Amino acid sequence: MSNNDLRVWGIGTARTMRAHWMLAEMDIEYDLRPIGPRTGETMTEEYLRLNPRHKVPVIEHGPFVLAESAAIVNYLSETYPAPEGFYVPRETARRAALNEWCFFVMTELDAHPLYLIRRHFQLAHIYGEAPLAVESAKEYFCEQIDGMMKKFPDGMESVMPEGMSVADILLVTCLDYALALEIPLPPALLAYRERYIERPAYLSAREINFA
Ligand SMILES: N[C@@H](CCC(=O)N[C@@H](CS)C(=O)NCC(=O)O)C(=O)O
Repeated sequence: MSNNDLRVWGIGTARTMRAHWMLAEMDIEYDLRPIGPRTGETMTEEYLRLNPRHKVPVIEHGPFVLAESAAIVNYLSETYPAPEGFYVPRETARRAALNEWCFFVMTELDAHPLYLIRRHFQLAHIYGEAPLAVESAKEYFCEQIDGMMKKFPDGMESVMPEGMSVADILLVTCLDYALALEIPLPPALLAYRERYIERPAYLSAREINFA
């Protein structure tokens, strides 16, 4: 384990990128286990003991084991001191407002449409073709994005008015994922993403995650 007693399992996907990006923003050292999906590495006895659902990412913080990328970035943001300009709400209503965005991104963008398109388009050789479902998931994604943008009629600097937060890490990595799936995004959202992907922490996390 690293000096911080922290280990991250997983590289190679938008979901693993979140943990590496969050830790790069916080300048925290950690031990890396660079295992990838569909390599057999998520199916070893050692890994299945940590995550029987055989997904990456997972973190170990001392004896504490945590899966699910959104839970991981939230945990890290609350466990370590936030970097300057990074918003970690402490008040219940503001945490709820942040959670609203986190759950929106994870359920309405990531887990449903994007993952469906990934499985039945890019990974159709494994999971089978489903062209109608893929088309409908693309429409659904764009409709959800349109709805989201109505909250930001003048464009956006960050999801939360207080500044960059874990919601931006979740959203930007979803936008990366959407662009890789050739889904068009509105100009205001592309401009928002541009600002985040120029951040040194994003760039150094990309080097680790997509090495
Ligand atoms: N909801 C999970 C999804 C994680 C996930 O689906 N990971 C995929 C790669 S993107 C994976 O680990 N697949 C490997 C496997 O199923 O063995 C999260 O956000 O962490």
